[in-house]
Amino acid sequence: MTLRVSYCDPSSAPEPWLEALRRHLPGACIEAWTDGAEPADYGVAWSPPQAFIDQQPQLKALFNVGAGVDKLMRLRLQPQLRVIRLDDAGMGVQMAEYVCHAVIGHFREFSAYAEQAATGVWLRRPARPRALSAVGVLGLGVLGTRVAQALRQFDYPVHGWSRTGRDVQGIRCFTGSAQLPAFLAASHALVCLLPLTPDTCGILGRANLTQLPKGAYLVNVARGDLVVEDDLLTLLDSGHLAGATLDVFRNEPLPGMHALWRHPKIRVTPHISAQTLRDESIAQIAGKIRALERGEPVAGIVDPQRGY
Ligand code: NDP
Ligand code: OXD
Repeated sequence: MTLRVSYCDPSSAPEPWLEALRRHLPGACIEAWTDGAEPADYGVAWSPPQAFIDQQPQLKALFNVGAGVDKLMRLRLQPQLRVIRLDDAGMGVQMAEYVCHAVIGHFREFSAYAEQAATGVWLRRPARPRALSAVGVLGLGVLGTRVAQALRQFDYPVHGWSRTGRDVQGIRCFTGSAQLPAFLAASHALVCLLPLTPDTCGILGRANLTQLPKGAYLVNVARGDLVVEDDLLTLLDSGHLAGATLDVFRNEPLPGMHALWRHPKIRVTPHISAQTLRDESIAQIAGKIRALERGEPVAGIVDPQRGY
């Protein structure tokens, strides 16, 4: 019987994705999902409507065209449905370069040098000791681990925080809420790579951000809802935080009049720290569909209880 795959991403044109799926799964019937369409064996989707799930109760698996599954977790999913996330698929190296750029830019004071250069000021600022350049990475999963290892290449003291105990070479690992205060107190720069779940929503609010050392820097590349935006603005204005690089926001696109666009200590990018690469992603998804059809296990299956 012909394998049927249904693709759905209401935010982008389907043709290039359908073409990639057809190339990687020759012989399969690949179609863009429409309301009332014939149900498929596998779903490939980013932020689909509830009807996509409801009308295909027999899906063997649903592939998320991204690493973060928070949008899928908000839908009512059949209990037996396997949701499978992208496993790096070219995102890790992008995330590593983005975060290293932001952290190094802060520690080496490139914004201050740019301001000096704009008025022709030749002034050497004191070098920052490595001991005052510790980086904490919230989340030691696929992307957090890659980022932590990249930062270690610059000899920064790097530590990471996760829900369960992790062992990453060269990285001091902290675990669970009991160890969060010690982790935060040791972080001159804080990088957020946690998934958005009921446990992590709003985790970067006043209570936790004030535990960072004075003058700390925040990089959020995970999800906007992890940050309490008003608390962040208050702590930047009070000087407790030196600045922030934000790639993700509670409302995307970030509304034109939003205070985060205009704050002098904030750098905003439009959710591009690690973009989904079509060919790498579809190659990975097609490989997993073939493995599942052979009855083999695949990596990246989401645990609905954890929410990631
Ligand atoms: P993973 O699922 O591989 O890793 C998640 C990490 O967070 C794990 O180490 C996990 O702990 C930890 N974690 C989860 N919940 C908690 C908690 N309550 N307390 C402490 N630690 C917790 O995710 P990825 O590394 O692949 O991606 C991280 C996020 O990055 C995605 O969920 C997505 O939102 C975001 N993202 C953003 C992109 C962008 O362009 N801005 C692109 C891609 C992803 P444990 O190891 O114990 O399970
Ligand atoms: C993802 C994203 O989760 O693009 O992959 O944000």
